Amino acid sequence: PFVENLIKHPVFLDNTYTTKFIDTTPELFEFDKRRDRATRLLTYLAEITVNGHPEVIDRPRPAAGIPLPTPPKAQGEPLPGTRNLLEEQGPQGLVDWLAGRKELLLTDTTMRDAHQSLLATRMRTFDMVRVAPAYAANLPQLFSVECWGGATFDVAYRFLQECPWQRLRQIREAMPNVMTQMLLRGSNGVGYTNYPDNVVRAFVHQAAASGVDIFRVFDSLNWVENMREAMDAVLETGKVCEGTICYTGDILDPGRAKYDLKYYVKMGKELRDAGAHMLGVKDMAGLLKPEAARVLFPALKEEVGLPIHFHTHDTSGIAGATILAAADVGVDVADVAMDSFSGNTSQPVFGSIVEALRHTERDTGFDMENVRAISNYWEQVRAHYAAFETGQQSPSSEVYLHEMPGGQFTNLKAQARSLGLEERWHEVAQAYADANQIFGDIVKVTPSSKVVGDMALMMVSQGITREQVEDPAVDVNFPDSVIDMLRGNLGQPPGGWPQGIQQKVLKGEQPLQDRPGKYLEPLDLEEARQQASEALDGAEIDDEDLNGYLMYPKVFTEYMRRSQRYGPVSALPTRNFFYGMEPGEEISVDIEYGKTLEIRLMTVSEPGDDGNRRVFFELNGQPRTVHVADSK
Ligand code: 3PY
Ligand code: ZN
Repeated sequence: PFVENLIKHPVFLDNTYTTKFIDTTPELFEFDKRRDRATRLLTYLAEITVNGHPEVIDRPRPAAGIPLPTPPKAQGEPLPGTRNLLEEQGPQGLVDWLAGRKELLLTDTTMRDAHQSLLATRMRTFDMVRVAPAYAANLPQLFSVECWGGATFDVAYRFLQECPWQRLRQIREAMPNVMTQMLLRGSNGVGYTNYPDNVVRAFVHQAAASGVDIFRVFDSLNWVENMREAMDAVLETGKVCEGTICYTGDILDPGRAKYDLKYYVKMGKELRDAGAHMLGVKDMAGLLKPEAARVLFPALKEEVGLPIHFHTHDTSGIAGATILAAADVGVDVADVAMDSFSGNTSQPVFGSIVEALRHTERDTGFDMENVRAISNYWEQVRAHYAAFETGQQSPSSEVYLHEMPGGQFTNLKAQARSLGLEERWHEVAQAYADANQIFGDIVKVTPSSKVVGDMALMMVSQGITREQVEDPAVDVNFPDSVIDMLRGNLGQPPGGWPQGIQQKVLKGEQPLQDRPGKYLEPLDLEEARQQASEALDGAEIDDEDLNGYLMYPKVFTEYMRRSQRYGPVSALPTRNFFYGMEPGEEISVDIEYGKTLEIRLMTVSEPGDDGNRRVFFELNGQPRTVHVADSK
């Protein structure tokens, strides 16, 4: 098409072209109305170089000149792992195998929860896929790698300009022997609201087809009714269904009787009866204390009878002790994060759990040199995300006051900062605790945690106390998310919503008592595909795209529009993605297997009379110029 465009161009036909003609005539590159990928990438790099990336402006910068992170070498062919077992023997075979293991098995969360909890979920596919072969070859005894779902889906499209499905496929391909794991919010999918049942089902089937092996399914109010559709769909796919209890409160505290041992055992049985292959215990805030673990896990093992997968956060600083206690009382699998992505609001530290159990009955058997090499890679990666660090320097027992999920902490802090409340963080923490009590002491995990967070920010920014919120005589302008939750649109908490606050918020409107999905009409998926395509000038919408659109119509459409303009930016190294290029810098970009672009930034001109700068590149040795309006 390029040659065709060239020979038909009037200037070319006129014989008046110069050697610069190709570079100064971008329309030559508009094949099928789309410019080629290289031109689109140059457009992106030029715009970021001139105007900066909105996500990192005014944030700390990575140290100058830090190198591209180097992953450790994959040592030989990957040995068979849990994925092979699942493929050969199915989920029940896998679970039977698990029941016979002596060692504590480990899930690495670095590619999902760790960066969600430390770096506001901003880690890019580029940094994950490069190390995936080393995981496969050097850590084949991992139970699973949590690398998908939760907030990563939305953030990939919205902030990182990349396709979450492509991430999943690439990791799966590079790591064929270890199970991939995702976090699924039951009927809320990977979003913040209830979706129609057929949308949840379609999403699960697509995730399984694109590469998810274990689905950790939870509900943000621990309401099993709201998890059944998602769990049934997982069971249909032949993948592993990890039905999950979210842990809150303190089973040792007689004053928090709402969430006592009986409550958790009952929920565990409900999940087993709903078909779960494994029982997840998701301690999203890191509240389970070591002695409580010694009570909780034996009771669950005894009464539920499923293998247990324990997830916690180290916000308090003692979650490592809780994992060791859990290992001592027979938990089957625990979640940890690679050392350089562990601690604080993230998971406990991988290498130290391995060492603590060495030469004991639960010895994990990991080779520390391999663990360290991968952690060292992640350390180099983390340095590139300095803009997203929260500044949280230490663990904090304040978590027992606020009970915020680790995965929410960094986000809420960023939200508080944007409202000018950064200096008043401890007031936000107290207000979060108060908001929880206003709602009757609920499980706080996405999306219910977002509602509590919205309420807390509102209370601090407007100077409203719990007493005022609860006083029927005081007018309060509640956040939309609060109104939605008290309408019953996230489902029902144990014991229902406190009537006083529900009546005050709903002003006489009748709340839903049932499962919200029951009232949502099934969506016509083909009609949705058509709509998405029309919104994007007739672009082809494949099944993965369709499921992205169904979760986040606006976010997905905007991502696709930017993608039409900027091309495959996920292939750029992280530093160049956020900061553009320095004059004289040269990078190699693999836009597909076997197709590499060599890009060199020569120089950037001063703005011309029209306010545009010209950005001079060499692309595979050929000069190319991009014009960018300087909007700084
Ligand atoms: C999520 O849903 O994203 C979570 O991490 C909940 O803990
Ligand atoms: Zn978590």
